[in-house]
Amino acid sequence: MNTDQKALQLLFQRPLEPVFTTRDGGKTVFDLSDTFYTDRYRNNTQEVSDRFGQDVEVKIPLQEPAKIPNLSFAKSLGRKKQFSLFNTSHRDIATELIKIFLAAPNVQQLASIAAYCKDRVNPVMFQYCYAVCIAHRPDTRDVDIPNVSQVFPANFVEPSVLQDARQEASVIGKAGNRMVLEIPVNYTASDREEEHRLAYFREDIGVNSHHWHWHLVYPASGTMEIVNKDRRGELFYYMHHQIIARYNVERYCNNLKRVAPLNNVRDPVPEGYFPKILSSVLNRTYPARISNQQLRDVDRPDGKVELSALEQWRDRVLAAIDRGFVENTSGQRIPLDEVRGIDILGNMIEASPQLSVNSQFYGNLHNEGHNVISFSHDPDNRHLEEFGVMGDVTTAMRDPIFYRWHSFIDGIFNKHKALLAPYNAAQLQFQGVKVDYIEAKLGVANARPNTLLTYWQKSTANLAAGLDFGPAQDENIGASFTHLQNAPFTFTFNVTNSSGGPLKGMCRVFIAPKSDEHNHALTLEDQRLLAVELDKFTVDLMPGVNTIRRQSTESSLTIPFERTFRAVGASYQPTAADELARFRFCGCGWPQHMLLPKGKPEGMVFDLFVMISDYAQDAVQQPNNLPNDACSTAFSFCGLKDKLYPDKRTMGYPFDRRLPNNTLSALVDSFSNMTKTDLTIKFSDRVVQ
Ligand code: CUO
Repeated sequence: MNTDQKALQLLFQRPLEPVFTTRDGGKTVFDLSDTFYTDRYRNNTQEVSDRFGQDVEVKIPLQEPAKIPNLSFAKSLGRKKQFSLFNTSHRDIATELIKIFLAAPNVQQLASIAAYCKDRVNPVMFQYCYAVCIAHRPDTRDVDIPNVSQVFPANFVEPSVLQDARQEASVIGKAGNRMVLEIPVNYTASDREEEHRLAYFREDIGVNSHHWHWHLVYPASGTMEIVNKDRRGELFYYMHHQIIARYNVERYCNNLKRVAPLNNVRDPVPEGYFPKILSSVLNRTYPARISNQQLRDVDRPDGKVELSALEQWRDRVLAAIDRGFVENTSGQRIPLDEVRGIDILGNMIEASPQLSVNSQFYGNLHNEGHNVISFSHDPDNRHLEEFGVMGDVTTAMRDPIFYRWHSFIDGIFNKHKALLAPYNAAQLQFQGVKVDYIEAKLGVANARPNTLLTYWQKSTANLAAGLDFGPAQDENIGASFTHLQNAPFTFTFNVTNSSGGPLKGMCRVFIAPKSDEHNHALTLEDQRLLAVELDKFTVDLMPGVNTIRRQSTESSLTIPFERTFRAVGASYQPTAADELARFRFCGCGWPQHMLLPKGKPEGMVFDLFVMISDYAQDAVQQPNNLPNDACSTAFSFCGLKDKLYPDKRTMGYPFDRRLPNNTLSALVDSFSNMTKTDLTIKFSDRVVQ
């Protein structure tokens, strides 16, 4: 790694500390002119730089900023305020800062401008804008974006662990001798709270950091070059739809019924949530929401939302769906057809102010819903409380109400999808292709086909980079936590190609629950909304019988554990070129350890479904010849960097629309290019180290 990359990397570390303190475990410091120091330290620059310049191995000089940015636009968002991507005024400020970063003429100037801004704007917003910039500038492709769980560990772990971590690290100098601190399991509620059965899903560090990373890659506002990505509105729908499907399936595994969509914002919300995690900028825990909280109009200095506005936007959106078109700002009608409709709705409902066809009329439904919910404990700021976890993409998925709100949003999208004609035979079949057999099998001797295994696993992550004002000696402060895990398995498909020549297909693998929490069989219409995508990949089919094998770890949804929890700092980076490439810009992706739902101790039976569609109809012609990023393995949820979404079919196909049969059996019997089998997922209630 060269010095420029290194400088850029270091700005991710220790987000709350002034830019002149040591980084990289005390090994490195920036060599800075007086320009960089804020007024607080301006009279002590010599003293400060002597103090932090001692005993370091490397001093990285930063250029003078060619032009000192005017940061007055950021004044209204104080350094000790919570930053929310759902808040319009915060987003506008972030957009300005991102523009400044993108405008830097080269990486040296980017480092110096970013270093100048770092101590002068809200630190959480700085980290967000800086990461967006690093993710989108062509000249920073080689700079890693550390996982948010390492930059702001407080947003992910029980606060007493951080206290212990600081203590351990200052008392025990050598990392090797330090004990690994344990993040307690089940610390947010007791079993009296039914919703707590799903805490392992909602509070999973990997799930939450995936969600943060997704919103980082697909910002709703900013410059057009950043916002206007191929099918981003559709991906907003699909990624969140899959989260809801997964959550509902996970609820069945825990004998709970499906989430009730938050259709009525006037009803009290029975689900309370007490997050207990600490906001690093405030050094205060995130506010809780008591059970049966009534949502109210929000009227605060940095934002106002009326419940009636949410209802009005909802009604306008629903009316547009019923009429089959939206109207843009000049009154033109744009049809909500089967190809573009969902993308238009995604950008309009989320909403992205730049991409919505008419943001004045259709409003800002999903984002403002997050705001109303996140301020329900203090809607008019009389108690000077900040937002709850729903106000922040790093933490929103912890709260049961996230799934209620997003089920409501998903219901709107599904209403549009349900109004489209059911898929017909021509859209589903693949002439000459017959899937004869499918199986999923664990990679151990004597494994039974189609019986998969989940269990608890205890893993360790490193909290050092985000531990502001912690000791600097070294960069290893491990914390262990327990999460769901699935035993790796292999899919085997036998496929006959009788077309006479070679064919190319797209193999689409889903699981769907067969019955609800009362053991009542689900209809195909229910199943399609609960179908969980497991994988999608292309296959070459030679004439005759083909056997295709695919590992669970190759899934197009997931990123490996090491990437979800990768540490920051040079010593953690792989040195081999291909591995290093994989390491970059690769944090977006569903965590591998959550690929499968938990199942049940006695075994829970699912339909495992596979379809091979005709690649000639799925293929996308990429307009640019950029090499495939080595990390583009999680394209199902995250797309490909700087490329078109690599599947022309609408996302979720074939389950995104109604199907011509009443049961899944009837469907697979009608089409030779599909098949299904029973798959049992057994949960073993033991912790593997
Ligand atoms: Cu991801 Cu509501 O969009 O949190």
